[in-house]
Amino acid sequence: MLKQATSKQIMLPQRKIIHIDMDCFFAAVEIRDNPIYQHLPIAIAGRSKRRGVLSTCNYIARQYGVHSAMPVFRAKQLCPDLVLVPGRMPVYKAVSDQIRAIFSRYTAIIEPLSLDEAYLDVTNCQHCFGSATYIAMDIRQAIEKELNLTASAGVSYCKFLAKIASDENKPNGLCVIEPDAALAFIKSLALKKIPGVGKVAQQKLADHGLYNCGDILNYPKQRLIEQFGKLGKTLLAYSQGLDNRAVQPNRERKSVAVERTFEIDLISQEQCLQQLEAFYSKLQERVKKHLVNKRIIKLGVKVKYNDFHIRTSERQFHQLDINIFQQLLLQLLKSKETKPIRLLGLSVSFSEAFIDSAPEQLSLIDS
Ligand code: TTP
Ligand code: MG
Repeated sequence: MLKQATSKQIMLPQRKIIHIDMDCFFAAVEIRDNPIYQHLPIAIAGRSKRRGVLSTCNYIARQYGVHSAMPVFRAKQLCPDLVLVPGRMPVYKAVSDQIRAIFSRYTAIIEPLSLDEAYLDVTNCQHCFGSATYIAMDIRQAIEKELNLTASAGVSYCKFLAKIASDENKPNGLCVIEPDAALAFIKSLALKKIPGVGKVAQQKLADHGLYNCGDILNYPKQRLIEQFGKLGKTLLAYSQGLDNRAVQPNRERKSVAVERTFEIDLISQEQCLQQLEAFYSKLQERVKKHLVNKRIIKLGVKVKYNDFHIRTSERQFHQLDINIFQQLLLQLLKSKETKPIRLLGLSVSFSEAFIDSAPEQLSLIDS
């Protein structure tokens, strides 16, 4: 069996990781259930058509430059014939369960990342003579045959490469990055393709002439870590083909967030506070479900400015309280008063399972 060196030079058995991601998931479900959409550009609209952004769109619409999170009005400019379809979240959730049931025929080590995306560790799976490539093919086939939907899959020895691979031949594609071929693949890999490298990080990296993993390898290590901290360390490890993160089955959800990108930027404090109130009631609904076995430990507010700069503010607190969110928001607004706001979000973080006392019996701890 092939061996992989960790950063501590401990030899571990070669792992086999698959990353599966459904193709234009919400749109694909709509097309499957309404074949009339089959050859049309369609998009799944957010809740409000006027102010909303798209959840996703099919690949025909993507040819016009339409994409997820795009404001509806912009999408209509690019593709006037775009058909806007209201979303049906309960249906997507049910399909997601069916997809997971297919995964579970192959392994119990499944880490869902969202409704349409998951990592699978198939290192010890006996199906398909233990070949991860054949297992991925089998899973894609089962999804297509049983659910009439297509998925793309990436196969490699670690999570980051499996995830990048699943995007390589989208839609309806498979990409395998063998350990022997990994370093050559990684060398020319664009940093912007690495999950977690957002627009701001991309710009900062580009300012230092860093565009792909080859650039990272050629950059002085000390300087990389000084200038980019944790991100620098992670990018260096990835550029060396090292990623030992385990696939974590049944990972508990640690936070819940409500956020939205606005069609028209918010420019006043009043507008922001108004939005916050609307988000707050939605957050209350979502948090309720989690309080059975978890407790709140932190509240947070996030804003993204129209230059894509993101700022967050958090406070340790053990229950939902709109006043805390308002204070956090005002703190953020005070420091960047003049910049229009593109996105606003509220979040709640939870601690691990909490069985013995009901959350409402907790005393308030404000730090
Ligand atoms: P993605 O897997 O990011 O996108 P996708 O499945 O639509 O397209 P792709 O073929 O590129 O994988 O997201 C999965 C679903 O999550 C998507 O169908 C709709 C939803 N979603 C949103 O609601 N808002 C968003 O901003 C994104 C990116 C996705
Ligand atoms: Mg997808």
